[in-house]
Amino acid sequence: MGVAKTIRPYHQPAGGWGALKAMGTALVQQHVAVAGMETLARMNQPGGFDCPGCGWGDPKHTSPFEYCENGGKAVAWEMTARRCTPDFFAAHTVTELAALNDYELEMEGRLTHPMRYDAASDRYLPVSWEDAFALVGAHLNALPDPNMADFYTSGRASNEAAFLYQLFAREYGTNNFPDCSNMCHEATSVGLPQSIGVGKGTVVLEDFARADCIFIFGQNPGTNSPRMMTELRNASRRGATILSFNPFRERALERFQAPQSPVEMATLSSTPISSRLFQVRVGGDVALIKGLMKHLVASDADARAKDQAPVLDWDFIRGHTQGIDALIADLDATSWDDIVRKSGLARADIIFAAEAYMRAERAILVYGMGITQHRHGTQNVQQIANLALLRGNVGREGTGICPVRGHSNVQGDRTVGITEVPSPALLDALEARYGFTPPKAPGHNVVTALDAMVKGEAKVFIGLGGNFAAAIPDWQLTQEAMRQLDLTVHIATKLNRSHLVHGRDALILPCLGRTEVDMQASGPQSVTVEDTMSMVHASIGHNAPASEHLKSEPAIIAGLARATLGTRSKVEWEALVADYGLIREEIEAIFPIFQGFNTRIRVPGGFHLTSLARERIWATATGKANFLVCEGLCEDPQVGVDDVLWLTTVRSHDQYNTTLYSLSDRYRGVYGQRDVIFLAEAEMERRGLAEGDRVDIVTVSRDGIERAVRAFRVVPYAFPEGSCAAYYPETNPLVPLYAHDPQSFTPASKGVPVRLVKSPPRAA
Ligand SMILES: Nc1nc2c(c(=O)[nH]1)N[C@H]1C(S)=C(S)[C@@H](COP(=O)(O)OP(=O)(O)OC[C@H]3O[C@@H](n4cnc5c(=O)[nH]c(N)nc54)[C@H](O)[C@@H]3O)O[C@H]1N2
Ligand SMILES: Nc1nc2c(c(=O)[nH]1)N[C@H]1C(S)=C(S)[C@@H](COP(=O)(O)OP(=O)(O)OC[C@H]3O[C@@H](n4cnc5c(=O)[nH]c(N)nc54)[C@H](O)[C@@H]3O)O[C@H]1N2
Ligand SMILES: [Mo]
Repeated sequence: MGVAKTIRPYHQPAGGWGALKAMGTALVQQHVAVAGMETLARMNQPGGFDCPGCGWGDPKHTSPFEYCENGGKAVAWEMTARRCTPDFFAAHTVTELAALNDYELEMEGRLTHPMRYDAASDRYLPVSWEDAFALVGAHLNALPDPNMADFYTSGRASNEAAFLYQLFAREYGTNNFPDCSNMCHEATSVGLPQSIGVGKGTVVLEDFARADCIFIFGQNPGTNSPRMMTELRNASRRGATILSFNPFRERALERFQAPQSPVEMATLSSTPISSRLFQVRVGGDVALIKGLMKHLVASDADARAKDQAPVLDWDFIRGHTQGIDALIADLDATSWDDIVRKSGLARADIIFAAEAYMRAERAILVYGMGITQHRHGTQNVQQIANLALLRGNVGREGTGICPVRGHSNVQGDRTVGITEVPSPALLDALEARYGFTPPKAPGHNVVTALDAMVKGEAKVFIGLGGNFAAAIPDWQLTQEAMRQLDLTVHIATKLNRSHLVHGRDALILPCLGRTEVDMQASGPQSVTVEDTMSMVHASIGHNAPASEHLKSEPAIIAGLARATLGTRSKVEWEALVADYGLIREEIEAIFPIFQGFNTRIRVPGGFHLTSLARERIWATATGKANFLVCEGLCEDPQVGVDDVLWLTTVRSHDQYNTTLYSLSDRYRGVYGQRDVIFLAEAEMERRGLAEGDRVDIVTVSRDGIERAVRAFRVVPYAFPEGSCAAYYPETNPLVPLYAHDPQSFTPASKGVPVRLVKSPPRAA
């Protein structure tokens, strides 16, 4: 790849010319420089396509420049001129392909033909669509129990595709819907309904223009949702207080040069983003948030004793919530010593942040994977909700809770029925409309699907997008289990690891991307997606498909359904695929919040799916918003063992989940390599490690299984003590399958207890 392996601290602001250059490089790398710029001009515009990158919202008044460096890369990767053809597969056995790294696999370009694994030659060979569908139908119909099949969804799938997918699997007979969301914001989907009655955020984009305080917990907007930087930059320029809580000093949280600002670009100036950045320990967030709340409660008592204005919003608390007494009792029982020790932050710092929050009339609490991917992920989320409720920062302009979703339609997929625990309302609606009885028993999520595979109880895996085998934890165990499956099927745009970690039978089914024209019997089709602000809008591709053999995701799902269910199906699959407007009518019939769907998506910018919590209507069991206590500081008994470090597994600036755009991570100063571990100098000294030393990272496992990755290079970084960080997915083998949040089943990939062992010198 030609980039030298170096470590070079980055001193510039985030964004700026570096971002433009990186985007241009990505387009050139994929040989689509000119077409790429034309395509980008249609991204996130009325009549254009939705960025296949992140789930951040689009402003109502779009500028012609509504994209970012990483959105540009996502588009370049989809538009690539490179092709991964049957000739390529003929030239390499699957065993040979497995030796390539993830970057090299996707660099082969877009898949062009449906392919079927042939064990005799250990190769993927072309197969016709009809034979591929028939193979899946035969396998599914041979299973003694439909619950032996798993239907995985990655969050790029459109509402239309996801709706058909859940319809197919439910008519077939299972609720097994492991979803990328299970590894992502499930703690939000499980935690927030208990707190505020809805499993989504409560802010819309316009709220950012009114907030005077924004807290960002465990989220890296400069890399993962760069268009959010526009909102943060504007807020900062208005004088809003922005505070970040993150073990990394993420550059974009410090300073940002807006590529959209002619002045900043011309003068090389930038806007400071966070007023302060607090380097909380990995896993220290419950302690931190309890500290913030403890100070609020104490200050409130103080103020009231002095007859001053209260700090807590008592009108709101009395009128809208329940559980305040138990929360206060828990905070009283929590000592500052423990808070400081567990969070790694000084008491004065936590008080500084709490005072900023108290002063703010309107505050927004933003969070990402640093909060959810923990064993106490659900509780982390609920502590953030508590913090918001204490000052009535929900359901008021300029305030709210803002989980930043990952994939561009991960939220929408859930809304249209991808869930392993369907509500009675959904099941009743399906039965009433289609006349089949959908299964009622809860299905598999990612962790339980993997458990079933490990036990040999699951036999068929179908993936609607994504790279399941690489995204999951505990590779040694889980990938081995996937290899034992009867059939693996991947609906995909690019070759990836999951296609090589295959079952006895295996299919790769290549599909259209979002930038491409989707031509069906009634003409070109648009699809819809829902962003993190619950805005639903249309997306339509204009580019010629990467290959004439591609099918759209809805067409592939319909093909699978027809081959599996045959004449027993109650669904008019062909008619629905001929005109996606009809799929939207079905969505509307099953989910009343989509009333007027086809009309409402014609409005540029789309429409908002109402969130009751925004209106202070609480769809909880108590009919109120609930303060929920998390016992203790969620310490794992293993903390305190002398040499244990808490490892967090994070994204570089140059990857999209398991898709690597390069091996570099510009803002963190790492070039040409990913096998690195970020470590505080004090922790290095304690272990006698020097910069550049190689270490094996070994999980402190409970089950006696050794989990290790080898020869990672030590990079000194101003990181909190007791913590360390390395890249996902290379470190996924370290995350035990058992180590997940018991409520949401989110793997604890941001909190893995590890030890470091000096690696033996490498053979010359
Ligand atoms: N370019 C690009 N965009 C993306 C993605 C991508 O890979 N690349 N992925 C998409 C997806 S699916 C998702 S879910 C989102 C992910 O976006 P983010 O939520 O930003 O995910 P991460 O980068 O994994 O981690 C977020 C931050 O949490 C911090 N962190 C780690 N551990 C802790 C902790 O214990 N406490 C606290 N407070 N912070 C911690 C990390 O330092 C990091 O800055 O982005 C989406 N957008
Ligand atoms: N250790 C650790 N593990 C993690 C995480 C972490 O932070 N740390 N993050 C977790 C999170 S938040 C997530 S969301 C998951 C991500 O898990 P996934 O969503 O399963 O993985 P991706 O890497 O986003 O999937 C990339 C693949 O999607 C396919 N693809 C791209 N575009 C399309 C399309 O338009 N249609 C179809 N059908 N396929 C397409 C391409 O073949 C590409 O190779 O990983 C999780 N795993
Ligand atoms: Mo995600």
